Amino acid sequence: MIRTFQTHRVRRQEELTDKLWDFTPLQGESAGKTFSVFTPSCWESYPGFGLYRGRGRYATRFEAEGNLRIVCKGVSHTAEVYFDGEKIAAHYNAYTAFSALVRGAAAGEHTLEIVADNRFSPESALHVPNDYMSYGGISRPVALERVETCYIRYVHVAPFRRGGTWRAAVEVCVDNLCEGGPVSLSVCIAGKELAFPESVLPAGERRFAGEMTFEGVRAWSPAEPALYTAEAVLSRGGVPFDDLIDRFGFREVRTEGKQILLNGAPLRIRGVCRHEDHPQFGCALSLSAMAADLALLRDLGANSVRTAHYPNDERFLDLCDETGVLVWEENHARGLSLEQMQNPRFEEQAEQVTREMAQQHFNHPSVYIWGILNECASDSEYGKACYEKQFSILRALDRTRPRSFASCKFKTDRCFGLPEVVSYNIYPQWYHDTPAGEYLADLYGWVQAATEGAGKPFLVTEIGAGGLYGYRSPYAAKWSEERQAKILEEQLSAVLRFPDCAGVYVWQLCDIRVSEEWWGGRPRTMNNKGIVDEYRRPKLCYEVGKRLFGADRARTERT
Ligand code: ADA
Repeated sequence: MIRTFQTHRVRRQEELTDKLWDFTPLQGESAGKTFSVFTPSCWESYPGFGLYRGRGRYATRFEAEGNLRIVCKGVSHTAEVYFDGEKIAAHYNAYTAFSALVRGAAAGEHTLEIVADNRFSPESALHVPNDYMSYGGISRPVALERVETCYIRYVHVAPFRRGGTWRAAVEVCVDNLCEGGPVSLSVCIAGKELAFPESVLPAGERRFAGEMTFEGVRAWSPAEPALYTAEAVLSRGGVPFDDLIDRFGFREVRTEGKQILLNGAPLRIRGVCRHEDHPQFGCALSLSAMAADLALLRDLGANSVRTAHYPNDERFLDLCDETGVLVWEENHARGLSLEQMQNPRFEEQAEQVTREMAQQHFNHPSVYIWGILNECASDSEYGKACYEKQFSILRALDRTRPRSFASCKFKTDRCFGLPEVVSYNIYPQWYHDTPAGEYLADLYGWVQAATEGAGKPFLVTEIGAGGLYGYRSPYAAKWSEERQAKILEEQLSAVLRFPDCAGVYVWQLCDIRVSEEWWGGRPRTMNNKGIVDEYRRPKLCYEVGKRLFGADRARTERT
């Protein structure tokens, strides 16, 4: 399934994944042999490929003719796409979608090949050996669309309230392959029509913008996640020939003093960080596995998820929109050092994923904040220039959401003047011994006294500790479930009690695989700080989180 709702009534779209493709590894012992694998998937799920780093060619065949648009929602991590042997696209980074166009394909059977590459090299600045796994394969759906010479690329709806009335800025982007006869565009948003005058479009990209007022619509909120559709239709002579349906919610996010406000009311974030990871399926989780993760998160009493450390599968965001779970979505980067940020490919690759994330996920009401560059070199002037540039890219694409980054630079961070929200990853009692309350007070005091982050909303974006599922210890030894529960109890109580903190994200939902090339020191080559293990079996600390989140909810909703 490509999305959780219908995105076209006019344009013909079919999913090419959700079935078996031919898979041919191009390196290693099995190089050149062909296997049948189900897509979307990661090749690590298949016997013999658990540790495969290399290139792999996927192939499928289908009947089609005319102008074809191949949409890949995610290929991990570098992709080349071939149509009948001819290269039609290349894309870097596993976590955003891209598309390729084939003009005037002859009627008959065609071959689509996607070569995925999950190797690390100097060419890859974001997928580097790291504290999570860079898998290989067609990890998200692929769709085939039949388009005319003119088609809708996106419709963006940015709701805002003026004088108690909901309004929305609307932008529709149309791709026009060649100048043709006059076409007309209309958009139906929450049942209301906005029509643009008929015009002859020059070849290239064309944007249409407008503003609309809405009466009697329901606001989107975690308690009542009301969703509406925006349906853009292109017609010629009154006959529709292309369309795109997207979904959005009427909600407004802004910061005021130390608060993040959703529809004017302060948000209290009780969140969990989540990697897209499963021992059997790698980063290619099925929709039902995603929904199960969300159910777990809600059972815990969390109201928010942080998509550490990359843009997530759109279908996960669809589910968050539907269930009212708030999302901190972040671009792709984790812990890049100054040297890694100075990789000549870094700027272009990081900026591309930032643009793709903001453009592709613009309409999701659940995404209340954009994060960038988790734990990168925000303590250096070079790093600061990168943060500044990426924040300005986000601002140019989206004026409606606050921005932040999760810092681990403690009292050396130089970037808090840039975003609207100050955020820190802290691990008291795990990576250092200072008690959580004392540590937080000291850090917060420094931000107020010595940085341009003073007076801004403050979030703790990671706390946590390692615990091996099933390792029980009467004296709460390091790595035991008891120790993890004890540390989480102390950290979480201290953060939730801290008056100036707008919320917290626990690191992390489930244990995850880390890349072996990164650091063999993690037991099981996994990051074991999950509050459930990789199979989603709760550890002792799950009950701690549930109790403390529950108490916090009762306390903050009363006040
Ligand atoms: C960091 C980082 C996470 C993870 C975590 C840990 O703060 O953002 O990706 O590596 O630490 O487990 O140490």
